[in-house]
Amino acid sequence: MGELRYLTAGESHGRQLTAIIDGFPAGLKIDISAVNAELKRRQQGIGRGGRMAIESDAVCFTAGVRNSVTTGNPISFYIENKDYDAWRPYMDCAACDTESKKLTRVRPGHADLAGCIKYGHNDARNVLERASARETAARTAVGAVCRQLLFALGVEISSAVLSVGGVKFTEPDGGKTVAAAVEKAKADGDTLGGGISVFASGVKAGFGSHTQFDKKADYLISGCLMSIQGVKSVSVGLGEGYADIRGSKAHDEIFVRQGVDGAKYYRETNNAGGIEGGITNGERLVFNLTMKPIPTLMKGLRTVDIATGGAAVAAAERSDVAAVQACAVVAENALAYALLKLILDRTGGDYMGEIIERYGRY
Ligand code: EPS
Repeated sequence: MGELRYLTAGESHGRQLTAIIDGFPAGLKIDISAVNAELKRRQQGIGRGGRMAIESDAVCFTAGVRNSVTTGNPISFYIENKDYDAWRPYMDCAACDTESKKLTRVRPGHADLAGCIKYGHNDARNVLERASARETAARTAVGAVCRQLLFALGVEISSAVLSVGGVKFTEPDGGKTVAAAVEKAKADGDTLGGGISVFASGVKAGFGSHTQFDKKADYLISGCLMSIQGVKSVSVGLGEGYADIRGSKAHDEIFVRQGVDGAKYYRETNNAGGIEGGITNGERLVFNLTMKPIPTLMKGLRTVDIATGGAAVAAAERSDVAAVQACAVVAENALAYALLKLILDRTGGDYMGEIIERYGRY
């Protein structure tokens, strides 16, 4: 079986987001409503802007799935951009007005300027449409499909929002304190980021490898998480906390207990976040992410206008004030893809029965 991989295409205000997943095993019955439920979760959360009121993201599979069961063929799907109705005059692939929505007062923190320099554009629209976190809808759906296979192996993924704009996120107050901080930022024309952790439980030991840098489980997973729009740091387990403690407090001591099916190793701590030497060690995977504040500020930061070369105030387009909860959903599904890729790399196998049987042997 080939390596699991995927590609996405699509602009934020283009016709649709498209994805192709290649190397996905045959025989998984996909719960399409569960994929759509992930898309819905991604659209929610404190601080989301006007766009999410327009969209109701849903996947439409176009290949690789028959009667809701994967065939082993490349899977393709699209997610419609409802906002395309309004943007078609400016985004149509064949012919459109490229002047009216030109963006030249490039936003610090967004891909606008770096993208224009790299691709030789004089209009950041060509960059921002693709750099937008709208693309994460496609990635979420890809991960949501992978997650269903993981679930069949007993692997479950979850996340927690730790903080938004420096305010601790607590479920007991229903996020009220965070909501107040977001409202305040909004009133100030400002934006917020935050901290997230993602977890995977039920992952057996032995995925990833210490033998080569690019075979390490943390190399693959952290790359998939770091590539999420807005994410500026990724750490594993205790992460930066390791800097301040001694080895005697840092490492997770190993114990053994006798079970019905023989000896089982376990830890009482999990600072390593479930990975040692680039290999999963059977403990829960823990990755921590920091999302920077959204780079579109209504009050506008100081920048340059690339049309004139002069000083300017950055363009302000409709945007989110914060999207940390959405980022957590994206991170869960990005983790699902990375983890499935690691698992299939060891199990091989082309259909579900084969993969379940092989995974069961470890
Ligand atoms: C997003 C859609 C975008 C933004 C957001 C994420 O829609 P629009 O640009 O039409 O408001 O809400 O993107 C950004 C914050 C960004 O900086 O690109 C989505 O679907 O998640």
